[in-house]
Amino acid sequence: MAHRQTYAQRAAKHPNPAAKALLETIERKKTNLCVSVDVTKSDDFLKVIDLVGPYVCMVKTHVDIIEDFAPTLIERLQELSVNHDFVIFEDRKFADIGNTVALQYAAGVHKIASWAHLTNAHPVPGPGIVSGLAAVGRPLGRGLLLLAEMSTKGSLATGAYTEAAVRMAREHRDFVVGFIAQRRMESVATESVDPEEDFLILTPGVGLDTRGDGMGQQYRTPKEVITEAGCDVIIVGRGIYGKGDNVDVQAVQAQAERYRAEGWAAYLARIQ
Ligand code: BMP
Repeated sequence: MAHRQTYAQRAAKHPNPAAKALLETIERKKTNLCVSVDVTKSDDFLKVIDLVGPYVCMVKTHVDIIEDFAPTLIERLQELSVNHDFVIFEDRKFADIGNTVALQYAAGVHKIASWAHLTNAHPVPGPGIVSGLAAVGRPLGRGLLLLAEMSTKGSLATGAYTEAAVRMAREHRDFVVGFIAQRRMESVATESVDPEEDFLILTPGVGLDTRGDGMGQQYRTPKEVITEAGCDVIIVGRGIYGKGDNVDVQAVQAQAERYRAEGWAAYLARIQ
């Protein structure tokens, strides 16, 4: 199974360029930490990314929450991505018919496909959503994650829905590179498993100091997520930067290194 191998072994044979780049970055920087930068002002956004950059394999964005968005913000983000060596994941959660998501992915104010190495989609509309996004993203070497599960209390993405998400991914392995999920998916919907399949499992709902946020979010530790559940990347937001305004430089750096170290130790414990 993929999660018994090292990130480097998986990088060497992964067919998708975005997934390969992520696995290589994880190995090179010895970090499976993705920071989710959920702040609403461009200055705070760039500041947090610059601070956490050395500690992360990937930065996750919600570009539609930035209230003073301008195209130059994407240029700054791309510079930080090159200088700090991280992959960009826009957490867009597409959820419409293929034609509409293709337009949302390629066009509009944000032109996501032109800069985000990875993005994600809810499988709820059926396989047409993957075809629509693939028409735009595959020629650019992008990758897609399907939301097979969610971290929130009462999530409806369970059971037969999760199984359908896994089947959908297996039918589009050239573009779907993994899942947003809370555990590995190899044992889900097992009727057509290729032993060579390697879906990345990116997992939000990670926190060391609290178990929830009072709005449905549920947190587990890096050890629970990486060692016990076999996931590949921990996604951490507020656990690292709090509200994200009045950024305390040393506190943010210290938290980023704390989560990096916990996530990497949890991975080493898993592969030994
Ligand atoms: P935080 O660590 O501050 O709770 O942030 C989690 C981030 O992950 C948010 O950006 C949220 O949109 C995202 N997320 C999540 O929390 N649970 C999911 O199941 C899927 C997500 O994308």
